[in-house]
Amino acid sequence: MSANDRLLGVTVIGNCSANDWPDLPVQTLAAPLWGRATECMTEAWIGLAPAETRELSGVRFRSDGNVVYGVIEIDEAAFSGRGDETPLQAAAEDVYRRIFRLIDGEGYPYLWRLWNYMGAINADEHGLERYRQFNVGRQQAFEGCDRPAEGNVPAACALGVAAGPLSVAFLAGRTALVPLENPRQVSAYHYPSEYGPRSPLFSRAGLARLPEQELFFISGTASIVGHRTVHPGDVTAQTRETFANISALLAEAEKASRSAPYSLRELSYRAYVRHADDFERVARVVEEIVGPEANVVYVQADICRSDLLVEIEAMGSHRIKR
Ligand code: 3EB
Repeated sequence: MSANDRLLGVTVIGNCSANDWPDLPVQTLAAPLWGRATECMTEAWIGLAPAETRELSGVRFRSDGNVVYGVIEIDEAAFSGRGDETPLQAAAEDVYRRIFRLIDGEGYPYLWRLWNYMGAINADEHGLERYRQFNVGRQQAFEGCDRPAEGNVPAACALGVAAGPLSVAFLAGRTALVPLENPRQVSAYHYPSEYGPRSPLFSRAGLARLPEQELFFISGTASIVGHRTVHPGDVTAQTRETFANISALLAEAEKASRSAPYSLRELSYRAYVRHADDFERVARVVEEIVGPEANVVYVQADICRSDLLVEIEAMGSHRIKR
């Protein structure tokens, strides 16, 4: 069994074309990378057993008996002019409905983690910011597919890139995610309506169980305390506040985990930075807090609130204690 058989899919980040992987689920994050020797990099999901590629209603996916990873990318233009829904809202609802149909049909009914990328996330269109349109469509799909819209919801991130399709990657399993919330923050699914007509739908973090291994997902995390953005205009302070939030999630994980405690140093991070001028400032704080060996991919992307300058997500994995 080669590692290639066990590949579940890849994320291609940077300015490059993704077609080195013609047969895999590929999520393209077409956004500038920072601090690397190359303009483009690939991250891979590797399963525990051989997998095969399949496709169902436009979703390409692979599963290894424990998890399914899939990617769906769609052009919103196909949804223009449907009733009073905006194209992005209708596209988001359609994507999520297709994901639910697929994971239910394949027997991996528990969504663990989603990566949502879309063009111009902060632009106003049809009288509503595009991220807020996305939230409406996402929530309609959860409700339409009889999924809880709060509490037991997946970890996620949602970012904007310059242009391109709505791109959603998902990881789902056969066991329920243990969702975690952050005591410093109002749960996103309880944000007040000043952030849009329908709330974002994700948990702050989650623990997922494989046969001998636990996965720890930290959703996109930003400089939000309660439900408000703090330190507008100050990327250094926003990065510090983001780590205060991530540290709070580590403490929550420790209560629910079946493994040894997770530490900041061992996690893998992806840092989304709005302005290229700020990369250095963000990296300085990251290295101060996580250490000089920090495993971080820095990407330029738009955060879903205009006043947020940075958002950081993370992942870890431990053996489960017997
Ligand atoms: C926040 O805390 C920042 O809509 O799926 C972070 C993670 C954010 C996920 C999503 C949004 C999402 O509200 C934004």
